[in-house]
Amino acid sequence: MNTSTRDRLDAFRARGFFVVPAFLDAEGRAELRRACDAALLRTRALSQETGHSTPRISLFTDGMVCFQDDPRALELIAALVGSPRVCELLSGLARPEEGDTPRLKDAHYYHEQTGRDWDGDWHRDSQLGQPDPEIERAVVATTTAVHFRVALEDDDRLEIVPGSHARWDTLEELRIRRGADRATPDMPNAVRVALRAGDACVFHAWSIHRATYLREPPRRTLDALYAFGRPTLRRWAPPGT
Ligand SMILES: O=C(O)CCC(=O)C(=O)O
Repeated sequence: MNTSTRDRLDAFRARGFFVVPAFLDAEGRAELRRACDAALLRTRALSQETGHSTPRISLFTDGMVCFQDDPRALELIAALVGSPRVCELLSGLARPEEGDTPRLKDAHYYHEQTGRDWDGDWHRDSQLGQPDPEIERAVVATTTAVHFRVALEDDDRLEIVPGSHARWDTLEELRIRRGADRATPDMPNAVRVALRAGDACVFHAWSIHRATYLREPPRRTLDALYAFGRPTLRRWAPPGT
């Protein structure tokens, strides 16, 4: 294992994320941006909301619509998110019992807003569609899901609570992310993940995180979500019970 791989794994275990500077060069970035922009432009033309006031468009689940004019753009994006280069970054991140094969769930393109600025809610992805916090707690304790993203413009919108992927919430965190003030700027210990155009970032989807959404500057970040093992939908119980 080379030093950069070890550093990445150590950072992921301790903080739940790492950044790979200059993952794409200017040419690779321009090519990918053309492909993703084609989807965004088409989506914006077809909708007043998606691609305008949403954080992101979905590239695979809406792919038939947004790549209708440009199927090669979809091929380029699919080739990147399934590439050995990306899979290598994901290797070693899952729990041993989950295996080392990532399952691609979807790819999204995060974009600037066209109407108004707004603040996103603090969350763990594990809570989405999961009303029972104790079932969610079991999912967090037993499974791994990760985002791989590459910024095609400078992007400092994402904030993460380092280390939160590896533990359950404090009372304050739980109050914020499942309470009435989910978009507060006052999440304890949160840090901002600043990417330069071309940088990649991998972060644990169960980390406590959020982003804020602005009209300026342009935001163009490709993000793919991967899961490893399958969740066991049992309520969490303290070890030994
Ligand atoms: O970068 C962002 O806009 C936040 C992403 C996010 O919250 C998510 O994908 O769950």
